[in-house]
This record gives sequence, C-alpha cells and structure tokens, in this order.
Amino acid sequence: MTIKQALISVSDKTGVLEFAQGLAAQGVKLLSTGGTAKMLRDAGLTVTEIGDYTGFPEMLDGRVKTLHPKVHGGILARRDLPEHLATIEAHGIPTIDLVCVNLYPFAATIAKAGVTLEDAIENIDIGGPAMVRSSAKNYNGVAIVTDPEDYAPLLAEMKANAGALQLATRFNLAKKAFTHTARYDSMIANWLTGLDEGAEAKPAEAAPVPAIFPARLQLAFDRSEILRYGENSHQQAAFYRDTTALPGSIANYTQLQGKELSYNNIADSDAAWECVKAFDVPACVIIKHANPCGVAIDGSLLGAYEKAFKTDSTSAFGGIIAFNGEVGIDVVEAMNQRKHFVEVLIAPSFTAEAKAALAAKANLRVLVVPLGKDLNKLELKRVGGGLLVQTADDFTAQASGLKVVTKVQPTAQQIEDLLFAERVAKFVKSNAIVFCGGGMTLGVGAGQMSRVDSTKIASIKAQNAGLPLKGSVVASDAFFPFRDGLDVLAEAGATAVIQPGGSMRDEEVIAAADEHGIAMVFTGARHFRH
Ligand code: 93A
Repeated sequence: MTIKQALISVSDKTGVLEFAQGLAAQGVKLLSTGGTAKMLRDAGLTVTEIGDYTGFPEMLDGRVKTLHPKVHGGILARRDLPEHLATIEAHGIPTIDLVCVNLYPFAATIAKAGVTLEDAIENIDIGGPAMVRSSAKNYNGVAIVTDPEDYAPLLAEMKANAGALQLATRFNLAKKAFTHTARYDSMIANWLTGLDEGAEAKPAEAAPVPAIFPARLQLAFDRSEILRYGENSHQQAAFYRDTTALPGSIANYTQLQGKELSYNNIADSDAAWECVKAFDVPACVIIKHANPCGVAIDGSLLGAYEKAFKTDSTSAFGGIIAFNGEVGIDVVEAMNQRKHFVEVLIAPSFTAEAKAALAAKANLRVLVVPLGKDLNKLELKRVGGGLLVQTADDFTAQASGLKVVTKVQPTAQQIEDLLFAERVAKFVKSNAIVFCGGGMTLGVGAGQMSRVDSTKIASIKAQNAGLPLKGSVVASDAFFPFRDGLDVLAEAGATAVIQPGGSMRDEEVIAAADEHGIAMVFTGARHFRH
C-alpha cells in the first residue's frame, strides 16, 4: 500500500521533523494541525493546515481540530469496498494513508506540583485518540504511527518498497496504537478516580492513602521475556522486568552459562537471593520449591555450604543455591565431590578458577547478581478480578528489640542463634517452624496448615538428617495459638524459642515454656509468607 497522503499531529515533537522530511522526500503530501504544521513549515516543508483542508477552522480553543468527516472519512473508508471509495469520492474526501499522532501530555500534566483539575481536563486528548483508533481499526488501508522510535524504520521500509508499507507492519503498528490509547485512558480514569467526588482540582497526593499506594498504581514492567512455559508445561509464561528495580534484585541477573532459565527457576532464584542477602557474614541458602531446605552462616562460604547441605541433603538435590560472596574453586570442588546436582547457582561473583571449573557443566545455570537491597519493593499477587499489593516484609528482629517472656533468660549464644533462625523463618512459607543451632538450620517445617504439624515435620526432618536437636533454638513465623507446638519442640530438645507473640493464649504458651525450662523471646512482628 503506497503512502500518498499523511496526517501528522503530535504533542511530543521529537524526531517528527526528520520523519516529515523523509515522507516529503518520498512524495507524500502532508496535512497537519496548528503547532505541528507551524514547526514543519518553519523548517521549509510544504504542509496543508487541517483547517484549510476541512474548510473548518480549528475551534473551541483547539478542542475541535481534526474531528471532521473529511479527516475520519479519509481514514476509515475501506479500501477494498468500491461503495466506500465511491462515497468518499462523492464527498470530495481523499484517503489518508498514514497518520502520525501522539497525545496531549496528560501524564506530565498530572505529575506537576499543584496541578489544577482544569489543567488536567484540558490535557485530555480527544481528537488524537479518535484518529489513532480510526487508523488502527482500518490498518488494512492506513499506517498508524504513535512511537517516534518507529519513524526511521518505517521510512526505510517505504524506501525499500517504492513508498509502500507491508500489511504486517501496519498490523503491528495498530497493536501498538491500541495499547497507546488504552494506557492513556486508564491513566485518566485512574487519576480521576483518585479525586474526591466533585473535587476542585485536588491532586491524588492529597488523598488519605499512604504515599506508596497512590490512587494510580504506576508500574513499569516493560522489558518482557517469553519463557518456555509457566509453572507447568501447559501454562504460557513471560518474565516482565520492573524497570525501576535496583541492581541487587534477581531480575538484574547476568547468566554466565547453562540452560535457559525457567519460570520456576526464576521464582526460586528470587527466594534464594532475597534470603541470602539477609546475612552480612558468609552465607549459603539452598531453595527447593520456594522454601529454604538449608541455610547456614560460617567463617567461609565453603563452611556455610557444607552446613547448609547437611540440613536436608535429600531435598538439596536439584535445588537452587545462592551465596552472598565471591564463590571460589573450593566451593565448586565440594559440590562436584558429592555430585551435588544443582539447578541454578547464584552469587555476586565467581573467581576465574571457579568459573573455569563450572564451565565443564554446560547445563548448570550460573547467575551473577550484584549485592544490594531492593528498596521500596512492592509485592503483587493476582486474585480474581484484582491485584493485591503490599510493601515487602522488611522487618528483621534485632537483639535490642527482643522481649524475654520466660523465667529462663536466653544466653548470648542462644540470642545469636535465635536471630539467625528468625531471619530464615521469614523466608519459609507459613506455617514456618525452623530449628537452628551453630549457625545452621537443623530442621525446617514449611507450608503446613497447622503450626503443630510444621513443628512435628521440622523435628522429623532433623532426625532423618541425623542432626541432634538437643540444645537447639526454634523460630516460629507467627505466634503459637496453643501450647501443643511448644510441647513438641521441647520434647525434640529445643531450649530457646523466638516468636512474635500476641496470641490470646500467650500466658498458656509462656507457662508451657517455663514448665519445660525453655527461654522464649517475643519480637512483636509476624512473618507470614503465603
Ligand atoms: O483537542 S483535541 O482533543 N481535538 C482534536 O480535534 C485534535 N486533533 C488533534 N486534540 C486534538 N489533537 C491533538 O493535538 C493531537 O493528538 C496532538 O497531541 C496535538 C497536536 O497539536 P499541535 O499540532 O497543534 O501541536
């Protein structure tokens, strides 16, 4: 389809002059609205102003410029229907083959401090989206250009095709165009929804909601990657990267080697990475199905790995492993020695020697992610018809904030172990019970519907791993609703417990701890993780 006549009407004038010059050079006639026409004409191009074209001047302060049958007839007439072509001819309406539009800057307007409602309303584009939608609907006969990034490639395609654009190109442009207007309208709807009823120019910021939850949730997940499949092979999946994420987040991984990352790999890598970053001494985290099955700290990464592996060597098989420091050859050799099959290995860096040794395992996915916190991270969960949004759980218990509630006081060593256990429990799916000792997890009970079952499972797993629980400490992600859980962990050999407290039966639970001679501390903060 050869482009003979184009209508250009843009608020963001970036690159439009070069585009118009390119079109003119290929013999395209140019139509344009006031501001755009002036700019092009000042640069020496021949442009017909839209008012001269329609025979109606732009009116009502520009509210009506292109809303005219001569414009929309020229865009919407089906080129494949002789009746349509006869109709426009009878009315003296030439076809318009390319429409280049971007809209009034509503986003920039509402972002201004002290924006008035009137200002915002005037920046709601009506004629622009009408042309974008008309053109996109009729992509069979019209090319709709809404993104300045497309200017150069389109000119190149026309040049290579005697002034024509392919159907596939026009179809892709139409998809982009509808996305453009859909986003624009949602932005307007969201902003207006955030205003009080009948409000006089009250910016959304004034609404009584925390600053992190503006009336309009502005998310920027642009760079998407199509994944082979989702959690299961019959599910389609993609990975959208948050363009505002800080470098320390998992999305900023560099893959050194190995197979393509899967949906589950990315989810588990995130869990491993967020957990290992919680420690400021050498640490190792092994994740299976989003839960830690081994976490340890030590004087060295090798020591941390050996300890983390011991927690649950069966589950560690096929796990995702993260380290919070540079991985050396010693760690790689230890993994190789015990033939530890790993899905993904993550660290902020690897020594040259370690990299060389890992290269021998071509399938092993190795990721480098810089250390660093992902501040202001929002957590999103899709539910039927909506999105649940919350800030990340950024509470970490500190020794100074612990409240001892039992007769027995915890020792300094127990406090250290309890704080370690609490950090791990935060990353275990609820109900979470984590037995720890000597800077490592001894038994992890995860994802059970009852806390007492989680406690039993954690203790059984420790027994299976041959790890004695005598003298161990326990973290619980939420309070014990009854004393039964406490009885189980005391029986297993635990001597100190960390939990948020706050149960109606706290007294009963404290009495049980005293009965067993256990030290118990309250943190005041729960770590549910679903
Ligand atoms: O005020 S409008 O809603 N009514 C119209 O008829 C109309 N036609 C084009 N806005 C309209 N436009 C918009 O004007 C375009 O979407 C573009 O953003 C802007 C370009 O105006 P100018 O060329 O005068 O800078």
